Amino acid sequence: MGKVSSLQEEIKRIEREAEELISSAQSEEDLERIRVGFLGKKGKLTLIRRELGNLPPEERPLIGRLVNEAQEKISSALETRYAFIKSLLQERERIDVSLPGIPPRLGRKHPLNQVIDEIKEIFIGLGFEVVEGPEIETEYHNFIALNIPPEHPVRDEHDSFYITDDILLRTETSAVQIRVMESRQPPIRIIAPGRVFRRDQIDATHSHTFHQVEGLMVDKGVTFSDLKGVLTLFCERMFGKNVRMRFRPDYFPFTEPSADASISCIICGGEGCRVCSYSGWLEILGCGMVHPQVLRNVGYDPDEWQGFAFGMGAERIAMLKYGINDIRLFLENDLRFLKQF
Ligand code: 2NL
Repeated sequence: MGKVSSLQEEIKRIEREAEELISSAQSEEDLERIRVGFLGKKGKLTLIRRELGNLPPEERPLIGRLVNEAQEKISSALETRYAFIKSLLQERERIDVSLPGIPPRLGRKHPLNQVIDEIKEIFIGLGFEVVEGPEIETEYHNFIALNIPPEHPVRDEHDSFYITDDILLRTETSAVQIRVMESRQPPIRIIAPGRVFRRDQIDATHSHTFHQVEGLMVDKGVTFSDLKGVLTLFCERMFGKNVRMRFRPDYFPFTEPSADASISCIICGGEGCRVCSYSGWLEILGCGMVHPQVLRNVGYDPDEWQGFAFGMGAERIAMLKYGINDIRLFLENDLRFLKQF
């Protein structure tokens, strides 16, 4: 009887030990280790079951039943704990839709397009219409109509990208304005922004590809005063109310008279600094009264219609406005540069 009661106690002890271990198990692996330790081939409960054969026959049923009960209790405790651990894992994996999302990286407008859009807005506010045209032009629209004959220096092969003898990449956006004048009667108030191409040697201020904004107004009785008034308003809106303007005589084949327009230096206010080469002035555009021959070329009578025109390099304006010192930055798409605007 002594052997039976000590076996009974041993089974109870194994049961309690298993239950304690199971209740503190943290993973499926813990549970599997416990199962093997108690119910596996060499498990503690299995060893007791092996002892059954050594017991007197009358004692076997009681101990056998106790071993079976212990096995069931341990199995069901393992299952319960397994279900619990599994539910904890699922809880951890669940997506919380109320958490803030990962914000996408937003792009922004290229600094050059910011400047071109700003120029457009100012002229739209003055009643001008924005027009665009082809980047590949005929020799006629790019040169002849603008009073630039074949022998003129700007026609030099080294200044232009020719596709055939009379087709080339446009060297200014004037051709767009010629096309508008050919197709409409005055009054005309347009600006023509766009990409232009020159066979220039590349350096900090020269690029083979850059952008221009040209403007044109044709009506009855347009004078040089209108030109000065419109361009002064433009510069005040673009660079600030306090800029002063200076017009100096210049030469273009398509305007007469012609002028170059400068503003007082926006860095030093006219005192003289590195940016304005100590002159106090920044040249920002070329302009003039449309040459009578250009008006005749598009079928307008210069005795009836007069006009003014101007052209500016968008990169130059952006460089002055933002203090950029190398024109090549506009074409490189370097995010370290672009992110600053
Ligand atoms: C400059 C100077 C200029 C024009 C462009 C023009 C266009 C027509 C008729 C007459 Cl259709 N003129 N354009 C006039 C004067 C100057 O550009 O320095 N551009 C970067």
